[in-house]
Amino acid sequence: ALANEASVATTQKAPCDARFLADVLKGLSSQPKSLSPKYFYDENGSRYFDEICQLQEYYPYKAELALLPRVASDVAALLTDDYSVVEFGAGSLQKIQPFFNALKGIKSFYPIDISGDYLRATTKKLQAQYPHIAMQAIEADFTLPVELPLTRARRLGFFPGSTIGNFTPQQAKNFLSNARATLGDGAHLIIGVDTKKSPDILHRAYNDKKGVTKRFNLNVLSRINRELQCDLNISDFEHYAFYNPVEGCIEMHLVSQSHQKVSIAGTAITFNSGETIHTESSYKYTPQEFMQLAQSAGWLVERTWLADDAMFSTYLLKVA
Ligand code: AVI
Repeated sequence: ALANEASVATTQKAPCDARFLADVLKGLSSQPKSLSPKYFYDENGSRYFDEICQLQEYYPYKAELALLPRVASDVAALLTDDYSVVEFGAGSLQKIQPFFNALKGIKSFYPIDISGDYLRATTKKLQAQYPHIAMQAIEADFTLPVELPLTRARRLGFFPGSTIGNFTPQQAKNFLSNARATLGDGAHLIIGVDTKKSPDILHRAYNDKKGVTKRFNLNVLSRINRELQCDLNISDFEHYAFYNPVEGCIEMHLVSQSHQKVSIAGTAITFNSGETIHTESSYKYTPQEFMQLAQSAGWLVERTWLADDAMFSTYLLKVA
């Protein structure tokens, strides 16, 4: 089966540009206007995100990274078979490495990400460090079904970084159900989830002093201008992020400071002064809330790890 793995093709080839255009037109024609956070991650956006992870205020990255060696050694004691690891929304591929070091049964690794060039570059580097693990980057939108290569080994999913928080709770449930189907019987999933905490800490994490999160947010407009031949006046948009305690999420917006009219592929889009584009939600879950979400999607929580001061949580899920 491993021989087949080198020649796998994904199910989601060409129409990425067409989908981007259709999604942007739909989102900017809606009331309120919105854009999917998955469009942050072109090459520039992926680099901005890596920069966010190094910020003092952005605690999730550091809290999770500090937790992972403990998670990896506990998981190594529990999962002793051969595994094929599938990372959803992989980027810099830093977080999987403690697992490669601890779990001796990892035979293959399939990182999936929408930002293909970046993913291929990071996979190549990782392959050089772990030559005994068969690796293949899969350029795909993991929010849609992804065709994985056949393997003899059981599948171990890895979804760190609280990327699940960027889905609405309903989308998160759908993702977990799809992941269960994609990973198959006997699978496990290790998932990182940000916790509910002081709104002040949350607010600072998405309003950093250096303005990197602001650049990350505004970059989606640069992408629209460049890829869809548009001329949005980017300096007229303001980054606005706040914690919504009723919904239990950070909301990130771009608020137009002027009346603007642009054309995208022949469709006129108007922004009133003060009108917002909702670009991201980042949901936070208590362990109790996450356990219920996982159960509703056919998973059982086998282990829970909490970072210091419960700043972040990691779960090992198994198929119910
Ligand atoms: C990728 N995702 C989990 C990040 C988050 O915290 O929701 C994206 C991000 N947005 C602003 N800063 C970081």
